[in-house]
Amino acid sequence: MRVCIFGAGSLGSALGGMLARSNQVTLVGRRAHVAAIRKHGLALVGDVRRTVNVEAHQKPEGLDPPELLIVTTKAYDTEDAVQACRTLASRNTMVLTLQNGLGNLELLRTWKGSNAFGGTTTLGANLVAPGKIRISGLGETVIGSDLNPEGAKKICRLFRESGLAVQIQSDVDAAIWTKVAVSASINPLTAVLRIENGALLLSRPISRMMLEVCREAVSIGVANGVSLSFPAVMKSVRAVAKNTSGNRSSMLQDVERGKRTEIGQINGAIWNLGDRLGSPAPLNKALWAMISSFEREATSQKA
Ligand code: KPL
Repeated sequence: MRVCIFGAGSLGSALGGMLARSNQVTLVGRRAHVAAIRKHGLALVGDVRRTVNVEAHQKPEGLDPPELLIVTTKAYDTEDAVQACRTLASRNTMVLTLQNGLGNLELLRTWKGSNAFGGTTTLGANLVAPGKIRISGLGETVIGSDLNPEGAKKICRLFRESGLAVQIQSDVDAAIWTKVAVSASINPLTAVLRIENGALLLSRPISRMMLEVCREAVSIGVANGVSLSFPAVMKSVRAVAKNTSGNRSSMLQDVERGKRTEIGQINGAIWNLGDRLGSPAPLNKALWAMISSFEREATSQKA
């Protein structure tokens, strides 16, 4: 299948590198990364070690329409991604989001209707250097089949044939909200406290706070009509913190590098929705305010 990954940073490139095993893959990403891939191929290191030949471009203009377009930009760039990909996709192109945060699938659906698919992945990937991606665990990918079961099956087959563990889930909102609740409970706390994920479990008061952040997220998801169980989601939060105990979360890394984070699409989106539904989320709002102030500080230092 012809697959294009739009927003090929660490996750998108790792997926592209894996899918290249049985598909024709094109990555659209940043200049230095694209230049390195064109020169030396895409090097996968860590749990998967191989160098793969994939096409790489900075812009989607002029590319053949893919059969599957996977969007892996940061969640605050999804609207721009939709605009940039309008001329790339054909009527039959299936579009899949595996991004973090809330609102991505809704944006893709306003464009592609039932040819837009939501999903989540726990594939661990880091950009070591331009053109070089470290894979730390292939994890599991979930593809939503709510509006288009046949399309979801095709996408699943493709992932499976490339060595990726994948599952279909008819209730994609539950999968997306579980991932968001996990990110909301882990990422900002690690970024405020400057600690690795596993350290959240070592302190009682911090573990308690993680639990209360998660409780707020779950009650807002439920108020929004999503089927979630707090004990099950909290179990996932603890499992992710434990299984990634030595990792520095993506939000902590963004804060340390003075980069924009996805706080607006994670805790920010949760408390905003809570306000609209009459279900307040003071802890999510406080974490959003703190991380947002780090972002403002970093921007003013750069100016
Ligand atoms: O996905 C993650 C991230 O670093 O963004 C974790 C911490 C595993 C879960 O939120």
